[in-house]
Amino acid sequence: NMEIVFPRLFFAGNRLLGERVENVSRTLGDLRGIFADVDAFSRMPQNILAYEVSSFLPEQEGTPGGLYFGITYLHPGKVGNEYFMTKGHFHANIDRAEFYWGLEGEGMLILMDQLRRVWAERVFPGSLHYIPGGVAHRMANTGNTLFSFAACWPSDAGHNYREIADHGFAARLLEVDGKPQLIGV
Ligand code: PAN
Ligand code: ZN
Repeated sequence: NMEIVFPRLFFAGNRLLGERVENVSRTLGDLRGIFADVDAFSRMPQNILAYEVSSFLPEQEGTPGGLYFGITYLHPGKVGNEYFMTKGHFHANIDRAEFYWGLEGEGMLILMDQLRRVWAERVFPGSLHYIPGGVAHRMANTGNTLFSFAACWPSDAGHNYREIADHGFAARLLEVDGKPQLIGV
């Protein structure tokens, strides 16, 4: 008789539950340096929650051929006229790709290749986004409600935050006349 088992992983409200689940929160204070309007940033409470990531990491970090899965909950808000956004990163193994897909709320996926060319894709419930290797990625919440999206990436991708922390993206997503616009820096 073959065994039928309970799944290793499931959702409980907004959280993944199971073994090898990691939950990370980022406050506004953790995002110091990524927003253009430094004065507006300094006037805001640093302890408010910007986003949370609930990830299922079934393999040891660095395992070739494995996959990771995560859901990000990005809260609505703006620093000056710039939408709340994730830190953004290249993968440490720069050629590793990733899927993102929209779950709830509305946002924008901001992408930048190694020549610092930037473009963006609208994200909404059911939208699917392929991020090729060599492309830095960051999400912004362009709505007034919680924006959540899922991600699947290789367990040997790793994260290179340094490059974006030091040089940023070559464009910013700002609200202009009530609408998101990608503005070169
Ligand atoms: C995602 C991101 C997540 C948070 O799981 O890690 O949305 O964004 P930052 O890592 O840029 O803070 C992913 O792209 N993993 O590779
Ligand atoms: Zn990634």
